[in-house]
Amino acid sequence: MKLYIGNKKYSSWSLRPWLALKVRNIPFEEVLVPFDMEAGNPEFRKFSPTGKVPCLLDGDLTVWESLAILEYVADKHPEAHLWPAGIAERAIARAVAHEMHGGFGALRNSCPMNMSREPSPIDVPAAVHADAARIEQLWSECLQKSGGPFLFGEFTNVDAMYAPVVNRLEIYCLGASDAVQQYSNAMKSLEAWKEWEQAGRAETWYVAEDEV
Ligand SMILES: N[C@@H](CCC(=O)N[C@@H](CS)C(=O)NCC(=O)O)C(=O)O
Repeated sequence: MKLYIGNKKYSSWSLRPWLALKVRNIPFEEVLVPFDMEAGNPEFRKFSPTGKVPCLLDGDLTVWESLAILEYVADKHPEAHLWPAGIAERAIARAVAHEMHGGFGALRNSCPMNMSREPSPIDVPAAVHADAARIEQLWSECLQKSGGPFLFGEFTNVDAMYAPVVNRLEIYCLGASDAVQQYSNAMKSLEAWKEWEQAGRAETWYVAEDEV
């Protein structure tokens, strides 16, 4: 399997499947194609039907969209337990994952992921605080129910979906609750997280719109 990703410093959608593959030790070839131009990178069109990353190639198969890639990896590697085992728990896990994939637009627009930004607050619209509050509520409920350290106990695709939010809440000083602290510590303790963060910090590509 070949996973095309963007800049580790900024590409929050790329982080998601990359992290799931790494945490579960599923072998794959990483191909990083950076975007450092205003309108993305025209090179993405060569491998991705949407011209966006992440994009997974497995033999003749191309899978685009981060959540579809996570689903494919879970189907292909059932031994990795990337979704909870029980049908009801799995339904909730998918709802939580889809809420991230299709929502939290205010947070995503105003507060881009940035692996080398030092934490400092910024002025944000009320909708961003509403997104952060909903995320805190979700994390708190999931952790309480599962007992942690991840949202559904062990690391699953849901955690892959929320990983970039750990960075966003931290660098824009948006969440201080116990649930956020506890969950962020678990995420940031992953060797895979450390590897991505270190590589992101070492990158020199600069994307003005992702620097707030
Ligand atoms: N819904 C897509 C979003 C992918 C996306 O927006 N990727 C960004 C990088 S994080 C991208 O490729 N941007 C380049 C562009 O828009 O030209 C997914 O879940 O994979």
